Amino acid sequence: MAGNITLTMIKPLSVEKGLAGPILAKINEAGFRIAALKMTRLTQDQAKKFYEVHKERPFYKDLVAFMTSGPIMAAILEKENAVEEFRKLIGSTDPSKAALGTIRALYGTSVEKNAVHGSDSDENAIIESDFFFSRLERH
Ligand code: FUP
Repeated sequence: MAGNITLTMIKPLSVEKGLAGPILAKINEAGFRIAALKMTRLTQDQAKKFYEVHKERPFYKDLVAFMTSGPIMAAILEKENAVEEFRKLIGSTDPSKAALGTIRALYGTSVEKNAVHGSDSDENAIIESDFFFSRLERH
């Protein structure tokens, strides 16, 4: 059975450009409930850990540098079949290939600076939610 949560990060460039509001509005309009939300700045160690699966990839170092370059907003989003539904809302990893009207097509600037993160599986949604939020921070 599909899970009902996913984890998103509004990435540093989006926060810097003042796009957190418009992105949260899109998320709201698409019928997700925000179960947890925080603004924080990832440390090097946290960013390295979050993207550990990519540690052998050529883009890893730049990705960690970008993700620690300024504050992000992390949120747990609730909806039936949340992971798949949210990935539809954000579009492909590369904003230039993302479907029209998706968050990455609207607000992303490159593969690396692609506006938002979305979990890629129910298992990772749980791991990533636990990475950012304690029980007391979920509502
Ligand atoms: P996604 O699940 O769509 O976020 O995409 P991936 O898990 O493949 O990639 C995670 C992050 O790595 C992306 F958001 C940006 C970065 N990345 C690059 O910088 N270059 C690449 O070629 C692929 C991914």
